[in-house]
Parts: sequence; structure tokens; C-alpha cells
Amino acid sequence: MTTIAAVTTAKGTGPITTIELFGITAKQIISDIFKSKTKSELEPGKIILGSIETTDRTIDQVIVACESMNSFVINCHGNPIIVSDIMKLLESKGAQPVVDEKLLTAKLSARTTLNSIEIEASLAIPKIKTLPATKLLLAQPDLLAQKVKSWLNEDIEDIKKQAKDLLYLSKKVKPLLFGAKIILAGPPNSGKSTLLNVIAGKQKAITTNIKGTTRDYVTADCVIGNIFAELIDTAGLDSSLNNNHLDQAAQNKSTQLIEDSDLILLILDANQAETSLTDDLHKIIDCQNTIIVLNKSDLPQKLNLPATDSPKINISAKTGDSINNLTKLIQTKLNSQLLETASAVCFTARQMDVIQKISTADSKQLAEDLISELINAPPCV
Ligand SMILES: Nc1nc2c(ncn2[C@@H]2O[C@H](COP(=O)(O)OP(=O)(O)OP(=O)(O)O)[C@@H](O)[C@H]2O)c(=O)[nH]1
Ligand SMILES: [Mg+2]
Repeated sequence: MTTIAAVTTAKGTGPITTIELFGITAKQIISDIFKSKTKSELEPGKIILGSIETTDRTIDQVIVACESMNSFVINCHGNPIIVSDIMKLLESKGAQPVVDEKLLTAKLSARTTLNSIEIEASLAIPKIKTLPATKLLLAQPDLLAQKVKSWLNEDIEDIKKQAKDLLYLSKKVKPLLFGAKIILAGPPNSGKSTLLNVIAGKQKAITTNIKGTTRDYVTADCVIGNIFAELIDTAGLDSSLNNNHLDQAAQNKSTQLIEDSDLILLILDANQAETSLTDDLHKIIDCQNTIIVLNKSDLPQKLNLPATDSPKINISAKTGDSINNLTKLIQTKLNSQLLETASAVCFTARQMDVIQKISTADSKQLAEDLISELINAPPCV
């Protein structure tokens, strides 16, 4: 394995930057470039103040920590020129610069006791934003590995069925683990932006009684129960707002965002008659992942909604009436209870791909090979 170097703190955001160096020549490289007045050796567990030096100049005063005989951490000043000079010096000494995820993968892979699922869980953890999701993910190296190993005792038809069930569950859990995209769609003036501000608890979107106030979409991150969500407020869908290029672009963007979402909140103005529902909105009403939000419950109710199986709720974004019921309904619709159960789930594209192949495998031998691949193949970064 080559020695690799990575900047592991965010770019240009702090007074101190951390550079990690890992690999068989790491100690040699550090001995070449790090000078310290301290007599003690850089051995595992030691942290030493000194400087990074080329043959003719000092680049920076730094603190070097030795994690193990082949793993060192350099804490230098955060100035981008200093960081770049140290990285260039490390490269000139034979270290290969990589992005931090690759460094983590290399470090984790070097620990031979870890299987691919454990490595992928360690890589995924920084992307997880809630505690229940973190707990579920951290349980997967045991749960997922045990589950697929238990299939080895079953016949191929049972294995295929269980693989299909696992894929189905994993698709449902994905937005709970990595964050759900929730779209607020509906006709102009129905109260989408007002509702975004209420759920997010801050004034992110401009609200007025003028149709077409929101053109470019507005997003707000929030936690709903135990789910991390990105709320996306879109331009109101209305074919009469297609008069110019900008309105047309806003309408197209809304349609695309709706297609990419995990959940659609279709906000309708219950104070308006049914005639305000366009073809686009009629299509959304019956989508499997739609909740129909009948807004403006504080005003006379005039909307006659066509029959639909989608769940409905009356709220007032203005007075706050029934907002709690809406957030509960969002959690139910997104199956948030799945985060509380100790189920085995796939959480990377690689795992999903292998399980997909198992679900269509035509022999037990192939399924066994794929189970081994799931646990032992190189992890997905
Ligand atoms: N009475 C009442 N008015 C509301 C309610 N929710 C929103 N409004 C008002 O309805 C108007 C439109 O609200 P917005 O939130 O801007 O509507 P929008 O759906 O984002 O509109 P566009 O951006 O044009 O698509 C504003 O004057 C709001 O104050 C409600 O629950 N009750
Ligand atoms: Mg708006």
C-alpha cells in the first residue's frame, strides 16, 4: 500500500487544519520533514510541538501526533497557502494526496478484522444526522451480516424472497437514515411558503398574497420527530404562469423536484373552489407518496376535493392549527417507526446491488458467492 496524505478538516474554515499521513513510509516522511527541539521520539500516543521544514525554509509551526507506527496527524495553521505547501512537500516525499474518505477507507481496510459492512458503516456515519438513524446504522455490521449469513441454511427460493424483502425495507429506510426530501407543492397562494416557515420554525421563505411569489425554490433543514428532513418550497403550479421564460423555468423546476422527492405535501387552499385544480395537481393528488394538506382552515371551506386514497389533513399555517397532527402524519407516511426497530437494512449502493443480484440468482451456489461478496468485497466509498 502506498502512503497517503489527506486534509481531514473542512477547507479554509478554521484557524487549525488537520492533515493525516498514513502508510508504510509515513514515519520516514515525518522524520524527514518534522523538526522538534523535544528529545522524545514520535511513538504511538505521543504529541510533539515542532516545525515542518524543507531544506531551505520553515513552512509552519505544527503539532504532530503519532497514532500508530504508520499513522500520523499534522495539526498546522489553517492558512490555505501553508496547507498547500505542506501537502506539496508530502507529495514530493512520495505520499499520495487523497480526499479524506479514501484515507478513512485505507485506514479501516488495513484493520484486517473489519468486514466491508463495518467499513461502510464507519464511512456513512458522518452523513447521518439524527441519533435514532445513527443507532440503526451502527447496528448494521452485526444485523446485516448475520441476516445474510443465516440465508446460507435456506433453499434458493427462500433466499430470493428474503432478498426481495430486504431490498423493499432498505428503500423505505433510506430517507430515514440519510434525510428525507419533502416537497411543498400546490397552486400559487395556497400557503406553501407560510407552511415551510411554520414547520422549519424560521422565516426562510417570503410570503405574500400575490400569486407566484416563490419562483426559485427555497429549502430549510429541520427535524420532524426522529426524522431529519429537507423541506423544499416550490413555485406554485399554474399553467397560467407560463407567460415568460422565467415562469416556465420555475414551473419545470417544480415538476422535477416533485419527481425526486420522498414525500409530497400537496398544499391546497381550502377556501378556494375545486376549479383551481389543474391537471398537474390532479396527477399529484393520487401519488403514492402524497399527503393532501387542506390549508386555511380558519376561513370558510369551499374546496370540494375529488375522491382519493391519499391521506388528508385540515390545517391553518397562519394560526398554527393542527400543525402537530401534520408532523405526526408525515412521520407515519415516512414509516419513521422503522428507525426504532432493530431490522437489518442495506445502506450503500454496493449492498443494494449485491442483494438485488441475490434476489434473482438462479442457483444456491451463486447466492452463496454473492453473500460472501457482500461481506468481503472492497467497500463502497
Ligand atoms: N387565512 C389564512 N391565510 C393564509 C394561510 N396560510 C397562508 N395564508 C396567506 O395566503 C397568502 C399566500 O401565502 P404564501 O405562503 O405566500 O403562498 P404560496 O403557496 O407560497 O404562494 P406562491 O409562492 O405564490 O406559490 C399569504 O397572504 C398568506 O398570509 C392560512 O392558513 N390562513
Ligand atoms: Mg411561496
